[in-house]
Amino acid sequence: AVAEGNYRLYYHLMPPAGWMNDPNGLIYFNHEYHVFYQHYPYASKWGPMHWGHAKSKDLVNWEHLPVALAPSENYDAGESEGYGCWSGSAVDNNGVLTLIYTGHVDGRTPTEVQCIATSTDGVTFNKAAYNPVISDAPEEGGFGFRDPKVWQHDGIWYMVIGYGKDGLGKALLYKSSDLRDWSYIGVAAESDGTMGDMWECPDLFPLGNGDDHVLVISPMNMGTTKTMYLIGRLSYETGIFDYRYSERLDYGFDFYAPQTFVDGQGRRILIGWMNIWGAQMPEQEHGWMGAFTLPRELSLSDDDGTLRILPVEELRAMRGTHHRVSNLSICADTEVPLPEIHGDALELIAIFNTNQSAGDAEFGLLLRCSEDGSEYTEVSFSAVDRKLSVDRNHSGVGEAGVCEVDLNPLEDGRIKLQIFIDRSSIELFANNGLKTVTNRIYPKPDCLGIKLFARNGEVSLESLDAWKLTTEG
Ligand code: DQQ
Repeated sequence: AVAEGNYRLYYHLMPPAGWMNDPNGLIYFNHEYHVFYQHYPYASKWGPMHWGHAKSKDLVNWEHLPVALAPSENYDAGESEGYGCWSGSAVDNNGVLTLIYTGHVDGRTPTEVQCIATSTDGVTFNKAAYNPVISDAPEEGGFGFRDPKVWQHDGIWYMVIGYGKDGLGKALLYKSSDLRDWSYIGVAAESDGTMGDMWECPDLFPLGNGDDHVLVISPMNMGTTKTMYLIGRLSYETGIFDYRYSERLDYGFDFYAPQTFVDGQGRRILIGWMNIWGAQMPEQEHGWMGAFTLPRELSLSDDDGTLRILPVEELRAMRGTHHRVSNLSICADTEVPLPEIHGDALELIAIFNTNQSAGDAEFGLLLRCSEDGSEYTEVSFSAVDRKLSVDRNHSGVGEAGVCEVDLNPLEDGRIKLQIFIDRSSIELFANNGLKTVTNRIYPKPDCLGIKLFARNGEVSLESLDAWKLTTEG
C-alpha cells in the first residue's frame, strides 16, 4: 500500500507506509541521529513487529532506511501474544551499533526474552547467534518482561526492563560487562499502587548537574494517564531507584512509549509515539498509521527541580514566512480572526498577560478553523481555574474530548504557549516546557484559519509570533 491522504504530516516522522508504534533504539551514531520504530510494513494495523529505521543529520529532515529487524528466529517469530521484534534500545559498542530488543518464546508466562542484533554499517543488522541474551524473567508468572533500555555507566552496561507482578508495574535492573552475559540486580522501582500493573518502555537516565536520575514509564492500566516520569536517586550498588517525585509526562491524548537518548552535544532528547492504543486512527484507511512527536530536549528546572520539555532548537530551521501581532486587547466574548496567519504547518508562540485580564477570563486560540466556524481546535487557559485545555470536540473526525492540565502563570503573570501544528497533529509546550499537551486531530484539509478569543472577561495578548514551517523533504 502506498501511503497517501490528507493526514500525512509535513515535518514529523511517519512510516513510509504501514503501521508505526513505539520509538525504539534512538541513538546518535557516527554523527547521525538514528531512530527505529515498531513497524508492520504490510498493513496499517499492528502485526508481527519489525523495526523500521530512519536517520537524520539535523533532527528535522529524515531519510528512510531499510527495515532493520524482521521476525525470523524461534525466539522472535513465535505465535503467542502477537509476535516479532518488540521494543528496545540501541547502544554504540565501540563502533558497533547494537540493538537490544524483546523476542518471544511460546508456552510460558511471561513469554518474553531479550535479544541483540549488531551492525557495523548502521544499515544491516545481524541477530546474535547466542540469542536470547536473557531467556527468563527473574521469576515465573510475572506480567510482561520487555522493552530493554540499555546505557553505560563507569564502563558497565545497565539495562532496565519493564515488568509487572502482583498488580504493580516494576522496572527491573540488570548489568553486564559485554552486552551478552547479564546478571539480575533487582527491582529498581515499582508502582506505589497508583501507577499501573505493568511498566512498558521504562527508560532510566541521569539528568541535570546533580545526582538525579529520571525514570520514564508507560504504565498499562492506569486509566487516562498513560506516561509518567519519576525523579530520584539511583544507587548503582544496590540497584535501587529511590524516587521522590512523579508526574504525568504529557497531558495530551496521543502520547505513549517515549524513549530518550543523549546526543553529541550531551543533550537528553525524548521522542514519543504520537498516538495511543485504542484510539480511532483515521489514517489507517489511507494505508499508513502512526507518527513520532517532535524531538524534545529535557532538562531539570532550577526553580522546582521538575522536568522542562522543549522542542529541540534545530526545529527553528523550519521557520519560513513570519507574522507578528503585538499588544492586542481581546474584548470579552469576542473572536479575533487573523487572516494573515493560516495554514496546516505552523509554529505559533503566543504570550498572554493575565495581569491585564479580568479575573475569570478564559482565553486562547482557535486552530485549524474552517471558514464557516464549525470546525476548530480550541487551546484555552482559564484564569480562575488555572487550567490549560485542548478541546478537540470540533476538530473533525477521530476521537473527540477535552484534555486539561493545571498550569500556573509564570512569575510575571504571563502565559506562554508554543504550538506546533502539522496537519493531523498539535503539540503544545506551555510556560517554557513546564507542561506539554500532544494530540492528533483530523480536520478537513481546508480548515486553515487561526483566531484569538476571550470569554467572560478581556485579556491582553502581548505578542503572537507565527511562522509557516517548511522542510527540504
Ligand atoms: N509496544 C511494543 C511492546 C511495548 C508496547 C509492542 C508499548 O514492546 O511494551 O509493539 O506500546
